[in-house]
Amino acid sequence: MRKIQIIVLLISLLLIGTLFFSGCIAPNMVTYEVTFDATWSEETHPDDFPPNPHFSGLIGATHNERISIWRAGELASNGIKNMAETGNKNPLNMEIGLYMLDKTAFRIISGGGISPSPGSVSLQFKICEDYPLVSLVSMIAPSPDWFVGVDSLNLFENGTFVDEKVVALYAYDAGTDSGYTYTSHDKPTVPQEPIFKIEGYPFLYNDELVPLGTFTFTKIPDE
Ligand SMILES: [Ca+2]
Repeated sequence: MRKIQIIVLLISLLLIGTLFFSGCIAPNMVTYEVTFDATWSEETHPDDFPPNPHFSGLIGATHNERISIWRAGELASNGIKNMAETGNKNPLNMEIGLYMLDKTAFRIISGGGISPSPGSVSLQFKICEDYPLVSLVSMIAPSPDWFVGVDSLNLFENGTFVDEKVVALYAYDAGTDSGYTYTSHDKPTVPQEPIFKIEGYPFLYNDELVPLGTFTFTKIPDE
């Protein structure tokens, strides 16, 4: 019990340290709202469209260029693997917590999902110049290991935070489960493959790759 108390105290001190020494102070912080508009439906993606189409709860972080939470061409972390396969935010939230302690991430971003798709969900988060990048993901569900998201999207351009940025969302494969259809049984990919953008079935319509929705980032004016 005593050991646990000491560990909790140490973690608390580290977190407090992160708040004070992140390089971000309140007057420099900017608030953004991100809206996830999911358009993914049987109409947009008719190939084997699954029952109960939904997206898992949004999770990500504001961070600096020293890290990537996920990146096409690189292996998925355990956190990205679990998010993409099950929609669970754990252990991605722990990985982001470690980045916060390491001062490479500023804040965790965590919010609701969309059920069913199509639909939309919004949440707000803080960002600042020392951590101008945002990474944010959500599992395409049901699916083997497919997700949508942004990797290190820069909201600070030409010396200022942008008023609005809209990003079309395409499907990525985490490279950890080899299922071919939305509802394939689990089939672990061994060895694990790098994350890649899915540029074919089942995300084509008339041979065109169709986005599953958008993230719209809107700067909230200071009060
Ligand atoms: Ca896969």
